[in-house]
Parts: sequence; C-alpha cells; structure tokens
Amino acid sequence: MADFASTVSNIYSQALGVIEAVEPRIAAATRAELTDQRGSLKLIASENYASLPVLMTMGTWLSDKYAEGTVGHRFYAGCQNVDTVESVAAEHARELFGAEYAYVQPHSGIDANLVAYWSILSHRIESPTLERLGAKTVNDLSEEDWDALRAEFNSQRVMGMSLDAGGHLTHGFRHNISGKMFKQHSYGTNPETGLIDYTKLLADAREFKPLILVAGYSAYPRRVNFAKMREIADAVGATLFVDMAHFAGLVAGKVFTGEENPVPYADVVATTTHKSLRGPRGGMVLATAEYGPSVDRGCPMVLGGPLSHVMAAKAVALAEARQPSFATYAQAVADNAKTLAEGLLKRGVNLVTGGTDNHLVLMDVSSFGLTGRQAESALLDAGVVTNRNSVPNDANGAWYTSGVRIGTPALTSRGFGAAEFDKVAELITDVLKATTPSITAAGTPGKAKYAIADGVAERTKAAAAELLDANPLYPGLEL
Ligand code: DSN
Repeated sequence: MADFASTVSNIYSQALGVIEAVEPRIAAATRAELTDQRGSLKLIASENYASLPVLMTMGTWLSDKYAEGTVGHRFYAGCQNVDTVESVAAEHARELFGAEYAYVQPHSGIDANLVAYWSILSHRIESPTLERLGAKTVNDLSEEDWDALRAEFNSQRVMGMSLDAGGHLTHGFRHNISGKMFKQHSYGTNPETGLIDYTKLLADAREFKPLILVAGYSAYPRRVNFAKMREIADAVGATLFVDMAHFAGLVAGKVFTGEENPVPYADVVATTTHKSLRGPRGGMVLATAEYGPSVDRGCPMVLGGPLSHVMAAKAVALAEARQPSFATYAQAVADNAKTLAEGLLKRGVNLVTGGTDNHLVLMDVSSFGLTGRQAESALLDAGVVTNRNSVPNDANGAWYTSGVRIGTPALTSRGFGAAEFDKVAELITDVLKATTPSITAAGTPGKAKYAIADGVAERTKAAAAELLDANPLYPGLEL
C-alpha cells in the first residue's frame, strides 16, 4: 500500500509539474482543490471521492478518439479500442445491476435522462407512426409527415416528482427542457408525512394519463416502492422511467433490494456514475431488451461523441462496485445517514419526513429563523460544505430556500462511521444555533446576510479538522 501511495504521489507530482510548465494557474487550482477537499466536511449528497484508479483512468489519450455510434457501428475508423472500453463498461453495468441492456455513453445525468426520454418517444411514438405512414426511417418522411410526427412528439405527457418535493429539474420542471418538450404534471408528497402518497399518485395519473411516469429524486430522504410505481404506470399505460442518479450506489451495493430496486420494475433507468456509485462524472442508461435498441440511438440522436476516457473510468468504477467491499460501503452510507439524522433530531433540528432511510437528510432550518442560503453560507464559514435546497411548499422559494440537503456518501468513503457522524450532527447544530439573520433597513430579517456568534466557526473548523485528519483522503498521496 505504501509503495502504491508513493508511486501515485510521484506520478501526480510529475504530472502537475508538466501542467505547471504550460499553465501554472491550472496546476495551482488542481493542488488547491485537493487541499480544500481534504480540509472540509463534504456533505453534499451528490458528491463523492472517486478512487485513484478511477481518476487516473480519465487522464489518458483515450480522450483523443472520436467514436460516434455504438460498439461495432461507428461513424469513424479505428475505434477498436473504444469498442473494447465501451463493451467492458456495459458488461459490468449489466452484471452489477442485473439489467438486460446498458448504455454507458451519456456525459452527465441530464444527458442520460435526455437519452431516456428520446428513446421512450422513439419506441412509443416514432416507430408506430413510421409504420402507420409506411416509412422505414425518418428519412423517408415528407414535409407534411414530419409536421405530423413533430406534433405527436410535442403533445406527449410526463409526470414526475415536483422540484420542491425532491424531484429533479429534468423530471418536468417548467424551466427545464423536460418541462418544455412535454406537457407535464408534477406529483408532490403528503403534506403531513412528507412521503409519496401512492394512492393519490394513482388517482392523479388516471386523470393526467402520462406517456411517461418518472420515479426517482434528488432530495427526497426516503426509499421508493418501485413495484407500486410499476402498478401505477401499468394502470395508465405509461412507460416507467426511473432516475436513480442519487441512489445508484445503494442499488449496486444491494441496500435497496426487492421492491426498492428499480431495475426489475422499470422500462428504462438512468443514472449518474459519480454520486453514491463513486465513479467518474458521467451518466448511464439501463433498459429492458424492448427499449435497448432505441436507447442505443442516444448518439447521434441526442449525444455527440462519447468520452472514451470517461467510459473507461466508468468500467473501472463499475468493476470496483462489483467487489464485496462496495456492498459494505453502501450499507455504511445508509447506516451513517440514519446516525446523522438521529443526531440532528435529538439536538432539535427539524428534518423533512422526520428522518431518512437512504443516503440523504433534508434539514428544514426555518425554526432557527434562517433561510437555506444563510445556513449554507454559515456552515461553509465553519468548514462544512452543504447545499441549500427547497423543502415542500417552500415559503422562501427555490433561490433562498428553507432547507439544507446533506448526505453521507463522501465522508463514508473517507471512513467516517457512527461516532464521527454523530459529532458532525453536533457541529452542524452548533453552527445553526449560533447563526442569526441580519436585519434589513426595513427592520425585518434578511434572507442572505447573517452573523455567527464569535468563535463558533473557528471551533467547528478545529473539531472538523480532528475528524478529517483521523480519516485522510487519499492517504499517502503527497504532492
Ligand atoms: N446536481 C445534482 C444534485 O446535486 O443532486 C443533480 O443535478
């Protein structure tokens, strides 16, 4: 291990020296980012620390190869090595998730969701329309036929979770392309419990009749019953699309099994590869054999040339996720989130849904008289990195918000366990209690400025440093 660390230290030192000779500001920012990541409590629920093998896989000449198309059917010559890379990544994805089909080209989660939407539209709208018009491909359509096809595409309906209930922008939010390309209807959560109300969801779906039912979330601290989602989709003839970007690691690590595992229930599943899955930044789509061929048209339908170096890193990360140690990690992520939630609750912090059973916790900071933005900034001053987030029916809107979202994937990767997360809960609570909103000229509490009682940020940083030093990031890596 020591040999590995010193070899890697040597490689990175030399690589940064090479970069420094060309653009010293980039070398300096890269070094500074490591220092910052090492020195702060990273609680952003969607971030993690990829392994050194994953990071190193991205820094190669695979980046230089164009490979639009799919394995064995490329628009460029000389793609044999990219074919190997893409095939290996897809094979690991299929095996890991038990999926019939895997597409590893999407560059991000949003790209993966776009591929999913277009593949569902192609499968359900384009193919039957072409057949009806007696055309083999879209190239055979007349101008009038094109107009008819465009009208059919644009009149489709999607139903996903609303942003303030924990859904994602791409689940039909009106300012996102998903809310513009579809007629959309959002489902929220029960106002009393904060949980998805499947009975109401079914009633809404019967009324709205979506072509696509979207399940999945970015800020919902609970598990979803995908068997129930499947029943609802079937009752209205919808395709079930699951965005598991946040919890893919918990599916991979077999924490979410049975009805909590979306793969056996959904027609199409999209994910990022860098959140709880702990791979490189990127996206991926899994599908049934029925939807696989349309997903395969992601490039050139929606995507440009695949990032071959990132697909290679996805293959390495997926190979890591197939190891037994990843299941141990995923279980620790969920256990730690429970400890963090309990630690906050017992110290008087309100949590949306009253707790968590996944990897994230959504604090409602309004009882401290703070907006999410003030709480996020005060915590950052104290070395705790989080992000503000709406809570259901948020009185402060999507910019200032009343919530702060936190998650355990990153610090669990550093080795934090129950004792450390209880201490993290204590530090967060201390900062929230010590922060007050600034008063505006009108004599009312402002939404952005704040003050922290003397010494609290410094004390928090010192206590956080003890936890961080005891659980080093990339131990042995010296630059
Ligand atoms: N940025 C991701 C997140 O933080 O959840 C989603 O886009």
